[in-house]
Amino acid sequence: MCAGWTRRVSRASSPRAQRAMKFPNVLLTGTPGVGKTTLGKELAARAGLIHVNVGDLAKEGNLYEGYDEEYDCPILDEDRVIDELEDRMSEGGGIVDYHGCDFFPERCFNLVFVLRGDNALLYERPESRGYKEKKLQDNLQCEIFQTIYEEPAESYQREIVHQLPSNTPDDLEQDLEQISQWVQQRIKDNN
Ligand code: DAT
Repeated sequence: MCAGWTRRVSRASSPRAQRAMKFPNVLLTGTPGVGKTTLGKELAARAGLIHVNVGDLAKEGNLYEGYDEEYDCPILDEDRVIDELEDRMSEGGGIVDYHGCDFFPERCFNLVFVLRGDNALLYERPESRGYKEKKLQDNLQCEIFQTIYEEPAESYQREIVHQLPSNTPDDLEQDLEQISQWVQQRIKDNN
């Protein structure tokens, strides 16, 4: 299905057609370990789009402004992250993955997907990354109490925020299909 995006883009030869076909910028969010990077990379590879993992972006550019001892992780310099993202996504077609979303200005994204996973799976997946127990527990609390969905629902227009299951490889395939459909719809709506 996503291959269809690529075909349609390559047919859009004139600058006018290219503008009309402009891809939306997409945010993939959800609890760490839920599958954002896996989905983002696959989506980008199939559709020839740009995938940006905010954690990697910050690491590469040293976009930090301190260290959080309690959670044992660096603190993002949010303004510099946004500047960097906006540079990369000005043409559309950016797929950004990050576990939070409240600091992104609403203008950054045209579609937001919140990936949801079963608690047991979420506990197992990031555990292997050596997360501290407190971080694991806090992540799960966010999932259990729906914070992970409420934050994007409050930060963006409801109609652009969608939840997708992310437990199994079949879910991954279906999510790719679903996102492709939303993207196509969005492109049509904008024409
Ligand atoms: P995130 O980017 O949300 O932190 P990830 O993409 O790095 O998560 O995935 C964490 C682990 O889970 C990784 O080993 C791949 C696996 N995984 C991701 N999506 C999956 C899915 N739909 N089904 C089964 N395993 C999945």
